[in-house]
Amino acid sequence: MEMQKAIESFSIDGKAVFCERYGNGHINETYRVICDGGREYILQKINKHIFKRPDLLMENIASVCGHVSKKAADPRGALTIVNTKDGGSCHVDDNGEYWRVYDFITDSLCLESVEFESDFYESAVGFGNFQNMLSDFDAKTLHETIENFHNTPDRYKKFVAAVEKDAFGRAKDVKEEIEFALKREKDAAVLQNMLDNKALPLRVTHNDTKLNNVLFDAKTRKALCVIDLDTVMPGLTCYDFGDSIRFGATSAKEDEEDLSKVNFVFSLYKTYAEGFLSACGGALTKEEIETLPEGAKIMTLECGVRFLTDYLEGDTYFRIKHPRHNLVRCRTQFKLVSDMEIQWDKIKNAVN
Ligand code: ADP
Ligand code: GN1
Ligand code: MG
Repeated sequence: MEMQKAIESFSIDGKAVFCERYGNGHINETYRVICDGGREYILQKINKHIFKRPDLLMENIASVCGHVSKKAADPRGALTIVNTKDGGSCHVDDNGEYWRVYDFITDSLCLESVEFESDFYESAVGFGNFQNMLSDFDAKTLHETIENFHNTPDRYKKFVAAVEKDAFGRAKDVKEEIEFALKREKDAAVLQNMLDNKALPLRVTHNDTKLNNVLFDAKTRKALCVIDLDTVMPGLTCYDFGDSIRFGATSAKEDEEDLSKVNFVFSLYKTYAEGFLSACGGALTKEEIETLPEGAKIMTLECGVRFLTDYLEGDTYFRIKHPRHNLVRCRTQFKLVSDMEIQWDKIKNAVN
């Protein structure tokens, strides 16, 4: 079996005796592996459909983890790549699939939603620190693992093309959502325009700062390690701030069907902003701080547009559990955008 062969190709400590599907990521295939001596590992099949050059992606991760591990207070504060027996960072199986292994970060917690407000504060400190630790890292040395990842106008271009092609005949059932997105197209370009005009500095950013991409120390419940580094690339600070808000400052999960349960939670937004700015605010420009709220709104809108695009294209990108999953996800994001629009002045002022 390819998975078995993959495990055996890595320099792990002992013989793998247990392996189970693990976590709730939408992109890679993740497994938890336990060896006979008790050592645990994370084994992942990298999504090759999305990441065209896993080799370059691993180069990014190795250099970023090397940098972060020197600065982190805890030895569990950075991902540790386990190499293959012949010294590579990936195993390529007979089907051309790429596998990698990390040390399992022990005594840690991964949260799918905020349980206590302090968890959200801590996640903000974790992502803020991550950005701070990388502030002296040369962004130009990183490969762009997914081109135009948070280029919102480019995301819109792909969305409009999907609507026009309507390959699965689904557009007629989502007219309201299409209209919602198109109505906001111009406003959604604000950050990309500022980036193009050099009004905001390019930083090393994580770009996928969901709550379940930071691990907490199980004992102290403090942020321990930022994970899922596949999209670490040059980007804007407000992308990282915004993506955390879209996933965490809400009363429901990303795929809640009942929209009456989905509300933007202003107090969580404020808590996150406090944690994030306490960790990296000193290093940010005035313009960067001022655009954090735009980041929250635009990242939420962009993510909704991405879910809708994937729905129209027949669900080839995000892992789905049922045929309407991407549509349900799109609707929660658009509901949050509407809520943010209603509370916009408050949201802007809180950061200022
Ligand atoms: P995806 O890109 O699919 O989201 P992730 O790298 O985020 O993949 O991994 C999925 C989940 O696996 C995470 O949310 C987390 O629960 C768990 N995980 C990943 N890496 C580790 C690790 N080194 N130690 C412990 N748990 C991990
Ligand atoms: C994906 O990999 P994961 O599940 O942490 C996606 C993010 C989306 C998110 C939506 C590489 O994140 O961009 O915001 O799903 N990652 C990639 O939940 O596309
Ligand atoms: Mg993840």
